[in-house]
Amino acid sequence: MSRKKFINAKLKSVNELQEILTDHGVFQEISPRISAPDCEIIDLQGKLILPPYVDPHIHLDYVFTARKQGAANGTGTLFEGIQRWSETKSDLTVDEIKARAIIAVKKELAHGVQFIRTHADVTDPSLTSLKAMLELREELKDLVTIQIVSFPQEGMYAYKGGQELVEEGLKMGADCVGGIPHFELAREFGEQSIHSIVNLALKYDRMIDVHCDETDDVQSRFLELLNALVLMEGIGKKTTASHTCSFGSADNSYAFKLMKNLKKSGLNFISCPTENIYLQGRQDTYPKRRGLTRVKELFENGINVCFAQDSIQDPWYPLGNGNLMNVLDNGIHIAQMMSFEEIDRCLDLITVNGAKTMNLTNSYGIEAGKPANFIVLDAKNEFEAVSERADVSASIRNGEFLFKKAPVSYEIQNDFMK
Ligand code: 17E
Ligand code: FE2
Repeated sequence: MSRKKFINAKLKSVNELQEILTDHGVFQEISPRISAPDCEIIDLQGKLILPPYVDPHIHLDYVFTARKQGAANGTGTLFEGIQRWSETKSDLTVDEIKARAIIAVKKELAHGVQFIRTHADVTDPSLTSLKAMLELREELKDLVTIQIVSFPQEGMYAYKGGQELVEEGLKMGADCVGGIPHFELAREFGEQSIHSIVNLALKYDRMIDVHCDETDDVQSRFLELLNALVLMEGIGKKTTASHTCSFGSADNSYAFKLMKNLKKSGLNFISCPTENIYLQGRQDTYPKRRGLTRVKELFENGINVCFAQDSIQDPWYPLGNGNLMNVLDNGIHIAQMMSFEEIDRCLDLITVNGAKTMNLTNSYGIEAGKPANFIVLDAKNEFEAVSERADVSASIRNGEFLFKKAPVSYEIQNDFMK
């Protein structure tokens, strides 16, 4: 039936339980009492309803390559990850990449994700990763919204012809321009890459998502230049700085000035807490840095910041399963965001803030007129969701269930457990 009424829905920061009417895959009305005859009724039993989880930063072309011959990353550093990937990527095919990526997408969907931004490594003259991602974006679009970044993993300049390949990726249909300035061979080349990224974004009218300052080196300050250029061009809201680890090591007086300008541009931030706590701080003995950007301070300053998965079993990170609740749990611990108010608000980091980063605002959110996409958490409210790391018990896309889990049943054997 195309018309459905979901009853007893607990919406974020709304005390009274709501009813949600959907028709032909679109939210019609959300209010405490809806009279709508002739529709299927689904009882959500007071569970917390959220817009779907968003994973705004993952490398779907890398997933499940960690165990490949020669891919082992002995130092656990970003730079060895890039080296191992470079040495083992030559035998990839479109079909093989797609087969791995589909397993990862299924995992993400099963955890309540419906919006993904993936990087596709374009430092490969045949652009195999990008071709695979373009096919997936189209083939899976009814189940999951995918954006693609034309990303030069081995450098725009450090890799010969890298810049041209990034541009070719945009011509072929990538949604965003990527870059990796901290990996270029000299600071000047990193700066040049930032200029080039902004120019390409303007030329092709695309968003920007840069792997920016993914290092503990406090001298790595490409964020400052990226922010200045997009501020002057007025495209800050379409721009994302991913990782920005060195900003977490920067001197406070520097950070104070930069924070003000970040606020002006509207730049978005993505932090990948599980990967960066693992990859960074590797040259430190003790004390050892956490490697995360200033998530708490960005959040407090009203700058848009979100969390992402980044890796699933690749040369950079051996774990990862697409469960954004796990990423959030790690992230709020590492970023020390656990006042009761922060706990109540932190679900934004894996939902609306990610959607804002991806510029999804017209198609995302539980509001009349928008596509009826939402998830049901196995929790009564935000606090319980975070403290119990609640499972996603159902995911609804365009008004239809992607999945619905039966409640877990226990056989209680012991009086104390009753
Ligand atoms: N590539 C990169 O440059 N940084 C990362 N964290 C991953 C891939 C996973
Ligand atoms: Fe990344």
